Amino acid sequence: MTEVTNLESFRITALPESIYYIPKFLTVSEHSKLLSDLAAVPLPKWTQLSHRRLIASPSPLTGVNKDTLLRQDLPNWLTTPVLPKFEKLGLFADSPHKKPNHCLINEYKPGQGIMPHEDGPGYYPCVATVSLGGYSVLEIYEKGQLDRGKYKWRIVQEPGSLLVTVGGMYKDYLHGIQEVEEDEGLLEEMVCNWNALSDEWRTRVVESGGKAKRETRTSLTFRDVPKVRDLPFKLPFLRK
Ligand SMILES: O=C(O)CCC(=O)C(=O)O
Repeated sequence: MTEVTNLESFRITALPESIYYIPKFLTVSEHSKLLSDLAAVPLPKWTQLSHRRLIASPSPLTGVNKDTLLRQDLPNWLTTPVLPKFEKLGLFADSPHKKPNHCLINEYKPGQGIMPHEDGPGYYPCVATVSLGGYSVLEIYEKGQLDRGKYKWRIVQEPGSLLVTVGGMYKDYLHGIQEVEEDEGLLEEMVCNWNALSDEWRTRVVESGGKAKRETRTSLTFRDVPKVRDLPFKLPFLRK
């Protein structure tokens, strides 16, 4: 496991804004426990979208602008392995609740991805993404360049890693994941966090000429929603 106390030492220096990649953020046992806890989540909690499935935990945002969280804690199985480590790194130290209160869980099968998008003003501008299962290639686009259909940077996320996006990188760029079963062009000159990737990963990709086959990957994207509202009523079993 990577000793995770100094966020600045994990900054992706090839990028102009603040984005940090922390390999081996999870221990092997934390990684497999999160995957098995996730597998135990009842099927109805998932929303099947056309290109991936999703859980908004503890619940989807509400309100006219979809920017309001109904007050409820994140489940312990999600927070226990990560929150103490976020604290050590000082993540969310300046956010309204000083810790994440919302997590979007995305599951991608090979061939699935997410269109380039921005996360929007409903969230405090810090997203901490834990990757589980397979690797992923996150592509960053300049807002004005999207019509040319070409990303500006590529970041590989290995299983068990953490990617943190803050400030300008959160607000001024778009991000997406291509819908492919195999990625190409993953060599040093095209991947901006190449030096932070594991030797195993780099060797495998070099041997395959810059290609890698996707496997099912789940991302846990932790965020802080500034606007929180109490539930309009309390269910009897929740009353103290
Ligand atoms: O799965 C990822 O790493 C990216 C997810 C994402 O972009 C989002 O939830 O807005």
